[in-house]
Amino acid sequence: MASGSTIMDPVCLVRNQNNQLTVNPRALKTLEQISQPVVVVAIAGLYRTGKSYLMNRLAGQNHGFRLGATVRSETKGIWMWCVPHPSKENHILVLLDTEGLGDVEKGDSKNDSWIFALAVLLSSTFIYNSMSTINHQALEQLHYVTELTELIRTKSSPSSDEEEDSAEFVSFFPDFIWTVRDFMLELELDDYPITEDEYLENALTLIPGKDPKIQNSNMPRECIRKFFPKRKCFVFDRPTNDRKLLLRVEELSDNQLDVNFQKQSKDFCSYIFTHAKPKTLREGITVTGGGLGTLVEAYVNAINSGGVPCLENAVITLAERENSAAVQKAADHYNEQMTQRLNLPTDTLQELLEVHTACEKEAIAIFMERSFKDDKLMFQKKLVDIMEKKKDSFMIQNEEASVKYCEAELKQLSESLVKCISGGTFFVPGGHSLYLEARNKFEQDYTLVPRKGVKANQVLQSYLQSQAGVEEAILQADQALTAGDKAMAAECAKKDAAEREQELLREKQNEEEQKVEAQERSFKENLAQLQEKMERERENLLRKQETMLEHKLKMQKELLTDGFKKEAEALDKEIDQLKEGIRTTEKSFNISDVLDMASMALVAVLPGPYKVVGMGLKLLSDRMKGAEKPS
Ligand SMILES: Nc1nc2c(ncn2[C@@H]2O[C@H](COP(=O)(O)OP(=O)(O)OP(=O)(O)O)[C@@H](O)[C@H]2O)c(=O)[nH]1
Ligand SMILES: [Mg+2]
Repeated sequence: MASGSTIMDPVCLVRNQNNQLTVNPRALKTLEQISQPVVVVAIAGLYRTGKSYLMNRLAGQNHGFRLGATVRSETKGIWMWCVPHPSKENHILVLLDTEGLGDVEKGDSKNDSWIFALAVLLSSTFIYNSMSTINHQALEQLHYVTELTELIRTKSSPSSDEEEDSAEFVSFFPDFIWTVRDFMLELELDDYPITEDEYLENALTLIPGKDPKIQNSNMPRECIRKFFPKRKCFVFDRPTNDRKLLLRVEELSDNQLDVNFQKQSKDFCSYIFTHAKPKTLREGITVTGGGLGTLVEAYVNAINSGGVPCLENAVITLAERENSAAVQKAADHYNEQMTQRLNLPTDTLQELLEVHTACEKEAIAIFMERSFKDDKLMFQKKLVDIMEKKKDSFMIQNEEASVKYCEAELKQLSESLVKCISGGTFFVPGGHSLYLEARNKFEQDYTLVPRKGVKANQVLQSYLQSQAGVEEAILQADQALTAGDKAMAAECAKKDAAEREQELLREKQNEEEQKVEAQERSFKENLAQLQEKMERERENLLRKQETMLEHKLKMQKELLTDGFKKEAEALDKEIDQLKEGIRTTEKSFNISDVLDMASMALVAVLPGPYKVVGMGLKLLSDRMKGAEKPS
């Protein structure tokens, strides 16, 4: 958070009034100020089941989210509490407390489904809270999870009318925790002690039979197993057995609470603090506070427009925001560092270009770290463009600084020469040779002035040109010289001037070459860092796909063990698709193709005169890739 460790009060994030969901602008403002990654823990479940109380414990406070002591449901909409993460440095823990589900006093239950879906979509750890045991009834009440695939779409244009692959959903969904409150049973199965997680897994085992009631409770079981590969369970005793105290449990100090509850809630909190991951989307795209705000807005807007919120679109919206910020941050860094490191005028153009190359490299790295899904390199191109323009402006400043400095030096050094001319010193017999001597001395002195910069010769040349008339007059007035001597001297002066012009031209050519080389370096750097990023992303994707495959195979095996042959076989297609996906990801030829596109795209942003060179650079990129292709 901007100011560090202050704990703000909980604030309503999504209002639910008159059956309409709206995002609270004040909450968005709070999120906007959070530039760190967020660990988002959301809780949902039936109304009046102690959800708000448990979330307050995660914030390390008794008061925070409001509790209600009556049967009337207390929390409305989705409330948010941002606190510094207790153990992850530079992370913010965002707690989302949601309106209780299933309140009979509420007429319309449609928003219950949306609130449940939003809690799933926004969180990185999703807690489902229920009372006493995980039984048929508790599972039936979890029908919201079975509706998720109807409420949300992963792709903006599904490839066919077939069901969307659950792997797509999983890549957006959080880890799952079931908290069971007022748990009265022994954790035992067939007289053997079991862990809480085993208790949950056992409850999620599909029950054979055609009874519609059983099939109804099998649906959420299957959905939870399908959508939430990472599951955990925590059971809690009643916080206190004193009914009166229970009604004002938020006023009790820890030592007034049941000892088991104390330990259980401590274990629960420390699990969350250690294991709840920062919110990410897909291939490890980290979501910051500001990004979370963008997501809430995108989802709620989609819900209100009557459409089906599409996860892919939300990623695109987020990408636009994050990529613009990445360009800005990288460009700012470039600008700052150039200003700091350059001492204008630089001795040579090369000196400036080397600083540029170093600053640009850092800026590209900053951009690469933050940007994602910049498939068409729109944002990278923008950054290249900004830095090109900025570099040009630094070069102009450098030239101006050099001209200013050289002219000042020249004025000082030429003072005595000017005085002699106006005093008539050289308008005597032998004056021309005296003049040449004095001019050479002046030129030498000028040469010795350090750090004149890139315009040193040009400024001198202009000065000498401006003196050509004077020199000619001195020559013509020199009575010690014959007409032949004068003609020779004039010829000599002309030759000198032409040579100096040539020298200036060479210098200019040399600088053009240096500029092109700098662009070549820039192009190479952009491509190399892009390639590195793509490799990293490819590895991430591969890891995700492999985990998914493992999850699917495990599910299939479990189904077979439980005797659900048909359901197990239904997974075959998804498994085949995943395997195919893995094979595609494994081939680095894809990267090569994208790099081809990238190099063409980058060439297109290079400024006019370098475009031709850009084409040459394309060949260079081919060479770079050539080294990458597996033999
Ligand atoms: N039996 C029992 N009561 C609890 C527990 N935790 C809190 N309470 C009490 O239950 C009542 C409701 O607590 P809340 O935390 O407001 O419950 P909630 O689920 O957030 O309620 P809604 O926001 O209305 O859905 C309060 O009187 C709490 O003191 C618990 O673990 N067991
Ligand atoms: Mg509540």
